[in-house]
Amino acid sequence: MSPFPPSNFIIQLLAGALPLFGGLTNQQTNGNLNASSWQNLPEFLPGSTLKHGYPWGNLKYKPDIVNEPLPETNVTRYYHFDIAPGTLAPDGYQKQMLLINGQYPGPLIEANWGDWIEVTVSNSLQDLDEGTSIHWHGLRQYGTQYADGVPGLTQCPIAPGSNFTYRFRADHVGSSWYHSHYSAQLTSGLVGPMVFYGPKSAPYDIDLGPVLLSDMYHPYYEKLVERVNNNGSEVHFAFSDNSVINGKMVFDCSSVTDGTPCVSNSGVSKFQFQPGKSHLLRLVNVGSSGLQFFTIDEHDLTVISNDYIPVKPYTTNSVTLGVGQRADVIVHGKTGADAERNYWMRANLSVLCTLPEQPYGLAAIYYDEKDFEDSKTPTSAPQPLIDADMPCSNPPLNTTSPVTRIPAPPADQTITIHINNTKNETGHPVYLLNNQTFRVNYNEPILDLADEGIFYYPSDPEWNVYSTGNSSVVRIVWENQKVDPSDPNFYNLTFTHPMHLHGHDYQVLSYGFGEWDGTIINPENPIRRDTTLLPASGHLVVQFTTDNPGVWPFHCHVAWHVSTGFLINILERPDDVKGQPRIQKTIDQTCAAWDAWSNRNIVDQIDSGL
Ligand SMILES: *[C@@H]1O[C@H](CO)[C@@H](O)[C@H](O)[C@H]1NC(C)=O
Ligand SMILES: *[C@@H]1O[C@H](CO)[C@@H](O)[C@H](O)[C@H]1NC(C)=O
Ligand SMILES: *[C@@H]1O[C@H](CO)[C@@H](O)[C@H](O)[C@H]1NC(C)=O
Ligand SMILES: *[C@@H]1O[C@H](CO)[C@@H](O)[C@H](O)[C@H]1NC(C)=O
Ligand SMILES: *[C@@H]1O[C@H](CO)[C@@H](O)[C@H](O)[C@H]1NC(C)=O
Ligand SMILES: *[C@@H]1O[C@H](CO)[C@@H](O)[C@H](O)[C@H]1NC(C)=O
Ligand SMILES: *[C@@H]1O[C@H](CO)[C@@H](O)[C@H](O)[C@H]1NC(C)=O
Ligand SMILES: *[C@@H]1O[C@H](CO)[C@@H](O)[C@H](O)[C@H]1NC(C)=O
Ligand SMILES: *[C@@H]1O[C@H](CO)[C@@H](O)[C@H](O)[C@H]1NC(C)=O
Ligand SMILES: *[C@@H]1O[C@H](CO)[C@@H](O)[C@H](O)[C@H]1NC(C)=O
Ligand SMILES: *[C@@H]1O[C@H](CO)[C@@H](O)[C@H](O)[C@H]1NC(C)=O
Ligand SMILES: [Cu+2]
Repeated sequence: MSPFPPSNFIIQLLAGALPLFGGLTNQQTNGNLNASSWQNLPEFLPGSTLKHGYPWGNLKYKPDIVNEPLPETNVTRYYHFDIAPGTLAPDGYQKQMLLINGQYPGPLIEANWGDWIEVTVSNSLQDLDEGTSIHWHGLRQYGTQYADGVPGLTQCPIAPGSNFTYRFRADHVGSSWYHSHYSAQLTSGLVGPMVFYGPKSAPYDIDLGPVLLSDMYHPYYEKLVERVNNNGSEVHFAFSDNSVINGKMVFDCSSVTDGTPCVSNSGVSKFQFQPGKSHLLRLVNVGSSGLQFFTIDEHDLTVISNDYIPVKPYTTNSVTLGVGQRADVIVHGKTGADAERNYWMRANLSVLCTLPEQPYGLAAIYYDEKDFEDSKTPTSAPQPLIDADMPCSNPPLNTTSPVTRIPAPPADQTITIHINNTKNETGHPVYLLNNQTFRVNYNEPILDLADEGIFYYPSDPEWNVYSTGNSSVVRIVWENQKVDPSDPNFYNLTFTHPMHLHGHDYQVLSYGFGEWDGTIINPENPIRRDTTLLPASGHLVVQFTTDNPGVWPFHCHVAWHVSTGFLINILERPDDVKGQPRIQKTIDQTCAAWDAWSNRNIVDQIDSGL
């Protein structure tokens, strides 16, 4: 497979022949964002009584063990998010966006393990007539199912002009993100980092904070959703325009012909390394579609955590992240003459299984503080291109295993889902999951109905609800569409799908090419995470314990795929969801306002809704 050649613009940038900085202010590229304020994070936040020197005392972090105690810190961290339209130029190209508190990416949410978090989200999208809602990716939401932030499932959308307060627990330790779950609003800017402090699973000196990797699309998300959902003869793919790190990159403005304001030297993100010290980088793919290969020139990466699950450390030169996936990596600082140079950090979008126009995202790493201030252009050698030999997949399942060992129990229910990317009778592209595409009803959250004791929805097959009844271990077998590998359209026919389950860290039993043959990899201690790549023309098998009653979507995290119906709902332990006054009361808050608003306004649901 021949690599996708970098453009002349990128080649000149890397050679230091073009200015990187100076064209725009931070306010013009990222609004109120101060990314350097999250680049040196503490070990924990002040505010609670310390025991043995820590808010969590000597409690060990053993994620996903049933009834695991959380530290009782008695602290609530308060945040307020105002969601409003805005115009910024994160990569120099001015575009219409949706911003949280006037910034992109959104504010850092941070808490100590066990703290409560309260986020009041105000919808100021009156001029756009759009609802919204925020999902806190990867949290279990045990007992707070109604705070998961999925419109039509766990709440109604937050109506324009109204607000909703999410209250939930920091039930994990590590790195994640939050994002709008309303249509593809996240593509236009509604994303931000989330960090929970707790016991370290491996030692490091400096916490360099979130490193958010994202594909970047210049059009407003509705245009892209219309494109991928249209039944005309046009191409149904949305190509991304750039790859950004912490919301910044530069763009070749000479390619802009429609008069949109664009400045090529808008700047890239900068990181300060210390010679000889070890640095923690919290990598998160907060994109819409693109699969990222993360590397740092001339530096190895030691992976210590996948999603929220600490793993036995292993060292590699690149980390593959599908949308929604995270990896905490430790990077050892160089010494001597090597610590007098500067290096590129790279977020390369896969050119095989996603569709980038410009795949090469860059940020700058400095050892010398003067070079940092002067924003020197790094000169360093890239890690080898990996698209060719490891296409579109996470590493082999035997690469590592979780620090806390949990063997795979036998399952008492297996749900097999066949995926079919096709067109419906009116010629619209749809994903069929066991012959059924998904579409949400914003006005009837499924969790609300389950709370009323309604567990079956025969007149709404498009809700794709699978009940786990009284099962205790549920296995899900995803069979991707099978396409002949010699088909030149192989990747864009079958695609790689980052599969995310809400409310759980599932055990990953197998993934690979072709149908599952029944083999479980590493059954004594399979990896656990909340998002895993389902390979093109392949399978993915996961299972989880039904220890968390609620309605939990299991979906592809590619915005364009969920938009065209790639989602099922797991109705978990329905009898334990039924008749809970707190669920009813909380859901009523958003539904009263949404019902009133949608009575007076036409809701233009341009896609599956999520
Ligand atoms: C950004 O945050 C850093 C670190 O907290 C601080 O030193 C700096 O003054 C802030 N910059 C602005 C413009 O507020
Ligand atoms: C938290 O509050 C409860 C009761 O309000 C108290 O029993 C407990 O000791 C407190 N814990 C800490 C760590 O302060
Ligand atoms: C949220 O909405 C309520 C009811 O309309 C209002 O009283 C309150 O001030 C709002 N809060 C914020 C933070 O906007
Ligand atoms: C990333 O892209 C650069 C070209 O800009 C290439 O030299 C490098 O090998 C790529 N690395 C990976 C891991 O794909
Ligand atoms: C992991 O599995 C691959 C095949 O998927 C095999 O080639 C490799 O040797 C295995 N590695 C270990 C450490 O078992
Ligand atoms: C996919 O769905 C289409 C339309 O319903 C159908 O014609 C086709 O046979 C299906 N393919 C598979 C592999 O199920
Ligand atoms: C096909 O899918 C589109 C998009 O979801 C939908 O609007 C349309 O009603 C569907 N057509 C049929 C015949 O179901
Ligand atoms: C597209 O779908 C609409 C209904 O949603 C239908 O009226 C129209 O005929 C379809 N166009 C094509 C080219 O199939
Ligand atoms: C999907 O529908 C086809 C007939 O249209 C049927 O042959 C097939 O068994 C169905 N697949 C599933 C998984 O239900
Ligand atoms: C779960 O088991 C109880 C007791 O046997 C039974 O009443 C109930 O209907 C079962 N629930 C489901 C959803 O199957
Ligand atoms: C599909 O993939 C092929 C080869 O991977 C590529 O050349 C082609 O442009 C893609 N088609 C579309 C419509 O993107
Ligand atoms: Cu997908």
